[in-house]
Amino acid sequence: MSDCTQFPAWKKLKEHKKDMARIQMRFLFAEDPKRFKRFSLEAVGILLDFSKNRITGTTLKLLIHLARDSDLPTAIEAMFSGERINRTEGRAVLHTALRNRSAKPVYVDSVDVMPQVNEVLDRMRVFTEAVRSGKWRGYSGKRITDIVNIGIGGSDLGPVMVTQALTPYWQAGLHAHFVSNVDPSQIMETLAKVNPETTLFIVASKTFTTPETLLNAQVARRWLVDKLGDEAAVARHFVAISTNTRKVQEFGIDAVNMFEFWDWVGGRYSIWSAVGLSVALMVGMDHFETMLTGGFAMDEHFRSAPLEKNMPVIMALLGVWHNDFWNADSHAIFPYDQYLARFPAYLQQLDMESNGKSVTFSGKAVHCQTGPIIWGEPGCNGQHAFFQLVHQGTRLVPADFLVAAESQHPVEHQHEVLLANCFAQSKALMRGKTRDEARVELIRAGITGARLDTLLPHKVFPGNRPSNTLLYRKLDPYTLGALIALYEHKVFVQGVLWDINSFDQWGVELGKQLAGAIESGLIDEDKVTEHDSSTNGLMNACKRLRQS
Ligand code: G6Q
Repeated sequence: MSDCTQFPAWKKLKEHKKDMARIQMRFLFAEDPKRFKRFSLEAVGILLDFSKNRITGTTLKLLIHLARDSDLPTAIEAMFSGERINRTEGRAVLHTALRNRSAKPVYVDSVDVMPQVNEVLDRMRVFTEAVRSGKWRGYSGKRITDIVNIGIGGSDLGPVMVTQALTPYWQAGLHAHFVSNVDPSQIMETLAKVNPETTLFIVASKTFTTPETLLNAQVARRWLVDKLGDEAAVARHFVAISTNTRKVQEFGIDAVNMFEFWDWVGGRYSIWSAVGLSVALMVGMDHFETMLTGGFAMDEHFRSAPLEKNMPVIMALLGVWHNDFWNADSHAIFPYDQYLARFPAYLQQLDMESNGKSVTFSGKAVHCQTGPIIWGEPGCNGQHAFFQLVHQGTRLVPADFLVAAESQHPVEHQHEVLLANCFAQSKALMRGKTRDEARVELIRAGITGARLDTLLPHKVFPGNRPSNTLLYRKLDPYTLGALIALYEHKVFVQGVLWDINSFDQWGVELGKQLAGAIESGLIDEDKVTEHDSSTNGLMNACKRLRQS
């Protein structure tokens, strides 16, 4: 592992960027009718068109060299084979074992983890089938109609995103709710919507020490016992997902109602584990396992495809190209797929918590930019909101467009309208509109003279703005699994190139530590003086406002 900026390929890319700065993508397309063919690839039912990036064959070659310089193939194998690559936490990184659909063993410290993985999957199947069939009943004998997942971060974003993405596969009569925020409004609003006799609470927490989750779970537990009048009701209405049996029992959930996962599964990589229980309840275990199969297929592709034909690798390298050589601060995710409305938020955690690091494995400061700011919203909505900046603003915003060829709800030609908008946006970003083109348009619209001169600069689009398009047949469980795994591996590859640990998250600790001291100062009546003046001021103003 070493400083990537010292790799020969990095230096060559720096030089090459100077040449590329003079080149417009629209000319690259005009010169080469085969550009799409050269710069697109298909894997696991997903077509990646990366032709609308500021690249030539030389760029791609140099980027592949960069991957080789960083010894990427060795790093990939180290992850899959269970080495403790999360070195700051001393853990293996094996979310891929959770979706290992082969008969091959996966070892952590010489122990094959597959029997325990499969055992939990079996338990999830028995439980979800019992709930879905009505065999599992609430305390008063009624069928479960509502599932409330209580968890935060990795124990929430995956379940929310996947449950929403797979809405067409939900069982009729079952409803899902998600409570993550410690803001009491969320749990209280949720409890107001559900019936205690027919509600199942899933408390999802890897550590089972997360205050937000435990506070919400306690509120839910008290509410349930209060409404049903018996502590014994908890056993029919609460299950836990955790790595921490002792804490689950201390909370008052019987270990028989606990679904286990392991420390080698990072929170933001845990949707493949029992953390996906809410998904499995809503869509059934068959669909959940199909999602695992899609993820596994992407793993196989990632592990075996040559670097230049490897989808996660190509996406990662393009990201590095924009991020480190073109100074793009952010990367936008535009799903032209309403079912993927929470995908940008999900990727925000996956990418920013994984690669928002500024020291290398050896503890030295990095010499390059690391993870970009991830953001986005579904199209077409974004077009009517912030796309202005993406087209004509001063910043470079590389983007991923995601779209299904086929709608889950064919209605007249409405899906074609969605597709047309998606393809038109990436085309517009790539081509832009020159001064001459804009002038011709204005003249055709009858605008001439001083008015034309005034309007002209505003009608020009610089173009040459990079994007990838990911096209798949339909957003089914298999494709969704493949998409999630694709982005997981993209993030991993970038972490390898930057020589950072993509699997820890120390940056979330400081705020947590400070919150404890602030919380106690807010509860008592006394004037606060022990913090900085801003924190004191805010805390005291809060007390004053409450009394007014
Ligand atoms: C994810 C992070 C973080 C974590 C939450 C919830 O990778 O570690 O988002 O998922 O802080 O933690 P628990 O699942 O332990 O409650």
